[in-house]
Amino acid sequence: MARQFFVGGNYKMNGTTESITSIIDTLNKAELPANVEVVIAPPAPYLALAVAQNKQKTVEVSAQNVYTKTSGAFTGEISPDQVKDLGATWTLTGHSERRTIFKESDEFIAEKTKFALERGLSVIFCIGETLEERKSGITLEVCARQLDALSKIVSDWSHVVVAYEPVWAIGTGLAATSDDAQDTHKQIRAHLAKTIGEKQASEVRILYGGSANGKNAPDFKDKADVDGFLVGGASLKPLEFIDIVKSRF
Ligand code: G2H
Repeated sequence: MARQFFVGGNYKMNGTTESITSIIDTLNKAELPANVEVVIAPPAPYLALAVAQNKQKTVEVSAQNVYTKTSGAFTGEISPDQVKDLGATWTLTGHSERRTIFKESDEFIAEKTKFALERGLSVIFCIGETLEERKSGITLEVCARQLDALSKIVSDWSHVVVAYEPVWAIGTGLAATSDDAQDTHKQIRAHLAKTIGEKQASEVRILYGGSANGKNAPDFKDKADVDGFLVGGASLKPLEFIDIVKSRF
């Protein structure tokens, strides 16, 4: 079965009522391909706004992070149930900014991913190596370690999309080349075949993230294991984001 092309937009801690309304308005007016799954992840305070304003059937709304409990004394956290209550259907987990700035461990990220899935959200599970790790030649080892934390506790990956985001490419303008991305994605899929089984590994979508933009997205067009993008900076420029959504066709 062919994997459906997927484009995620991670707004990070950017945007206002005005700017997010304007981005969604531009997406609403676009003729988006019917066979591309699009997920936008505004900051948590704007989830309800994004859900209410989105008129595109192929666009869904995602949180950027969730906690491992439904409710309680966890100041500053948001639960998957609250995300669902607002009408959003996805969450990111394990973004490298969570891993590096907020010191989230592989195990904690796996736990929150498991919990989000149990509560009915789909998850964009982010992995990727730092520049030092790449230079040391341990890219796959790092990705495998991050993936294994999840495969140890989650066996059904049908609602998981993996985003491979090399940390050195994030927000730097230095995207991985499409050949490098394909090479790593292929190794990630081969690793997953060993841990979650051939069938699931062949079905799971693996996105590339890290300075993906309207210009470089078409380079990845014929890369067999690149099933889409997780876009940061360029997702705040809706016309460019639409170009990425259309880049496969
Ligand atoms: C990676 C990516 C989106 P950017 O963080 O998740 O951001 O496209 O700005 O590198």
